[in-house]
Amino acid sequence: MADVVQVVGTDDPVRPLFTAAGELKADARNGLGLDAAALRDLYQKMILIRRADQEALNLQRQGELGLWGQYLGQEAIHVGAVAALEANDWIFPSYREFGMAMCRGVDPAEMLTWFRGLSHGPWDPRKYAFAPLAVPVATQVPHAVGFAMGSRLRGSDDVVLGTFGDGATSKGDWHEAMNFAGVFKAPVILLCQNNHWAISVPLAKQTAGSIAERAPGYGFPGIRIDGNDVLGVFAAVRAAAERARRGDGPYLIEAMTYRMGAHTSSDDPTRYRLDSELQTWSAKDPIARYRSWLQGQGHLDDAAAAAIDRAAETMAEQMRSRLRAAVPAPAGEAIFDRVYERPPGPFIEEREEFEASLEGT
Ligand SMILES: Cc1ncc(C[n+]2csc(CCOP(=O)(O)OP(=O)(O)O)c2C)c(N)n1
Repeated sequence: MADVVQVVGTDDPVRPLFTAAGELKADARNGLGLDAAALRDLYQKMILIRRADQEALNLQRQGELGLWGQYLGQEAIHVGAVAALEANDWIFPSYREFGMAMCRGVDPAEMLTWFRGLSHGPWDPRKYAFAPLAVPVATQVPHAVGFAMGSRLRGSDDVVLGTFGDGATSKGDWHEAMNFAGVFKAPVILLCQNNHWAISVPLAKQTAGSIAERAPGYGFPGIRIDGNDVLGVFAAVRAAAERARRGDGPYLIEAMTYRMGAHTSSDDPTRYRLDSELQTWSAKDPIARYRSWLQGQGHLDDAAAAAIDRAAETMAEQMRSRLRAAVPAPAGEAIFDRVYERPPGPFIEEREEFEASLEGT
């Protein structure tokens, strides 16, 4: 792992928590202020979101979902980042952040209605401070920065987390967002989930140098951390959020991880990557690592771990049965809903034309 980036003259509360290799220092780990129940809760959340991910893949393979994009291996980032934020801090996700959505309280069965073609937006973004999924790569990053600028203009102390993959940093939108974030000191945490692959394109074929090191060029700090350590992610996001909340502006966190599954259920990674790479990263599995740390600390015994596994099974069964019992597909004209607050004339005409075309069908 490359050295952590230093920005001379910029107050940086994140960097002192980490070694040069991006590992959370032992004293920082012990000083997080999380009691045994809170530490176990992070574990439970990782187990639940992994189980939901597996169940969604099973459902897709059984023809119950159109598509699924696994986040297998990235659970420490999903759980650690959400736990470090306040409930009012908005999150702007890409398409792979269902684990984060679950951590925000979104019902996994409802969430999957989107992948089943039953809904256009499976949750109310305002209720969860969780923006809709952004499938066009990197488009959520300017949204996150703009929303954070708006938060500042409103005089709110809410901060925003925008998250994206390594591939997204090759897009112009990302650079424009970084520039705006720096110039306007937006209270935003830019969280890169560097999972080493953008579909079949490896990191080395799309990014020369380090992503974290780009932040100083935009006038704010960046750090590369171990993204498979849930407490490291928690510590970095919390410190960056506190900094943004007190008005000191954006922070870029590059969390190193690995996409252990396929890009989506339509992809076959054995066509383009070596099994040995997967084996190397499997040994750094974020859940196994955290479980053994918790056990070593005496915070998780076998009975507690088994109870969490049972809770995950129950959740998966309910997710499956509730999804399959979900409402029928909405009417075709629902596609016109939620586009405009005040629809313009031509849009209304288009809707009417569409409705007329359905008559007698
Ligand atoms: C603008 C745009 N171009 C291309 C695509 C097709 N596409 C979907 S995901 C993806 C790769 C993104 O990789 P990364 O940002 O690293 O995120 P990851 O999928 O690894 O989480 C591409 C090229 C798209 N969705 N949007």
